[in-house]
Amino acid sequence: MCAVCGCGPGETRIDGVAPTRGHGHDHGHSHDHGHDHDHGHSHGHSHDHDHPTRLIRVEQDILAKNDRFAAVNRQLLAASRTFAVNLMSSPGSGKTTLLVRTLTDLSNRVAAPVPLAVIEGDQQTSFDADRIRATGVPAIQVNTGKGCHLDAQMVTQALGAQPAPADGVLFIENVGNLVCPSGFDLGESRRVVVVSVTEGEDKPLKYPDMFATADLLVVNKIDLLPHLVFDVDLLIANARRVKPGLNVLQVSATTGAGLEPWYAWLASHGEGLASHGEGL
Ligand SMILES: Nc1nc2c(ncn2[C@@H]2O[C@H](COP(=O)(O)OP(=O)(O)OP(=O)(O)O)[C@@H](O)[C@H]2O)c(=O)[nH]1
Ligand SMILES: [Mg+2]
Repeated sequence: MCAVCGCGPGETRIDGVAPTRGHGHDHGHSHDHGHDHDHGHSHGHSHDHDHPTRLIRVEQDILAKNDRFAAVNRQLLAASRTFAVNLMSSPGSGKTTLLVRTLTDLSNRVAAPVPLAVIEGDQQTSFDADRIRATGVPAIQVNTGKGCHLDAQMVTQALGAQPAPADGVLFIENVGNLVCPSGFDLGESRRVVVVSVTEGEDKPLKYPDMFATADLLVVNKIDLLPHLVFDVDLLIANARRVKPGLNVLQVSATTGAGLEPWYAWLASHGEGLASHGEGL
């Protein structure tokens, strides 16, 4: 069990297939607890569950292991000169809709096309990967089972099945969850948190870790503002209370409003991307 967030490990599926054990990147981790495998329960260890020292140690072990895989991912991404964006939000904020629109626009407008690929994280189903593939961009679906976030090892495994796009952009859509994904470094280049205008202005204050670790806040569904009581300025102020100076963009993934600055942000942060054509 993951002591960081309480979700259960061991049920990962990469495009529906359980990753094989003893994978090349798995070396050096066999010392990780013998009971830390496919069980949804921890028989024989219940006496440990409430011991705070042990919980802290398990949490440190999990995050240390994650950091090792994040370092592997960083090396893989650096070797292929890939700009990797970790997209995080509550369920339904519009991550996939924003990606579909982004991939479609980038594919259509670029003189010299930017290589693109997506890793999709969801507990179950391949719905999101299917939506991405419909744009013509390759996508791989990671199903986390009971897990409520992607971890770096899952991304390593996904990159084993679908290599990072050389000189391009890899979008990683995390599991819809405003809490746990923030705790796991995936080896990404940048972290983007998406909040839609139906979620309430208080979310940065209630879930500060997500905003504290983000490089960019995308406020989505602004087309709905005329129908809502929602104060965008207050949302932004709350986000900047958590992370002063946080970059913010306001967009509608469905109407396309505000997407030019999003594409400019991608271009300005992805080394060499600007060379792929005007406006990315
Ligand atoms: N009005 C409006 N609806 C949007 C916008 N973006 C997304 N939606 C809608 O919001 C719903 C959820 O969108 P998704 O893109 O599936 O959200 P998600 O963040 O990928 O959801 P999970 O993967 O389940 O976490 C869908 O019905 C979308 O059509 C937007 O900019 N405006
Ligand atoms: Mg989605």
